[in-house]
Amino acid sequence: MVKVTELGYLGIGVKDGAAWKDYAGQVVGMEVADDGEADRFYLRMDNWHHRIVVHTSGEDDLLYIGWRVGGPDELDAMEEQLKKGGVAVRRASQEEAMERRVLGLLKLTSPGGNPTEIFYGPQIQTAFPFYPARRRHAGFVTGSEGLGHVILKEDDVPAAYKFYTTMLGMRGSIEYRLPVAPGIVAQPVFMHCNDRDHSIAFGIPTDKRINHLMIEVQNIDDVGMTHDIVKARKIPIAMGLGKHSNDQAFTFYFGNPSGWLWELGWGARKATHQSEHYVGDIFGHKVESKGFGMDLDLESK
Ligand code: MBD
Ligand code: FE
Repeated sequence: MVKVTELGYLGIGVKDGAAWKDYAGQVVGMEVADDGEADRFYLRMDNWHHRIVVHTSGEDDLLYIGWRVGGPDELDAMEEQLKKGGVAVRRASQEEAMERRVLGLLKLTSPGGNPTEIFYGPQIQTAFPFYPARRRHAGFVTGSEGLGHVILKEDDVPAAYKFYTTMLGMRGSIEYRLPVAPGIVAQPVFMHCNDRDHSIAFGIPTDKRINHLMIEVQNIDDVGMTHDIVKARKIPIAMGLGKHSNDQAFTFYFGNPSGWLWELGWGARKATHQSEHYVGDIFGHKVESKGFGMDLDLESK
């Protein structure tokens, strides 16, 4: 079977492009790049052309998610695999592939309605290294682990599990059992496709397509520095600093200008490839601001 190898890129739609440039650049320390296109700009985290396309189209939500495969043969085989599995898939045109700065591209939709792309051959700018918009201690953790992880809306959890395992070749399981109301237990599922503990999770009710994007830094001081900036700007913190039980990353969650969350973390362990589940986190992760769809009790217990 063909397997995706990493979460390669995201496209998001935003109302306030100026606020997003300030947030991604000055709060988070990404590079904001402009190719002179009126309707979009790019966020860089490494020497890829981009990891995030910000379309100023107004949705304030995820527009598409890009999963990588190794090369052209894997893309052909993936198209076959999806068709055999009954998934409606379209081979994108050369123009559409170039728009994403990749060599080849399939377009499909996940069971939860998330526009999903599978690509190979991203443009890597070897002579245009990552140049953060603000001072920072070190870079982001990307490489073979992709850009980070996302929690997406997938209302039919068994259908989503089947799609990400049998169609995209990922592995995972329920990793937490969290009481959310009398008689109701949230059981989020976390899936991996490389050494990153999880590249996607679902099973938490969300209004938008996306609940959060997690990005990881190489130096813990960048978590602290960003936390100071978030506090100074009074940006809402949905969940305070803490350490997850599954990836054991030290993280916190804060609002972005579109009203969903970014999670910034450091020190994640590698995927274990064997299922485990937890009833809480190691420490911290106390809910601070409600209403971001992360009103979960992850506190240690
Ligand atoms: C995560 O990254 C996360 O977002 C949640 C809710 C639980 C464990 C790890
Ligand atoms: Fe997360």
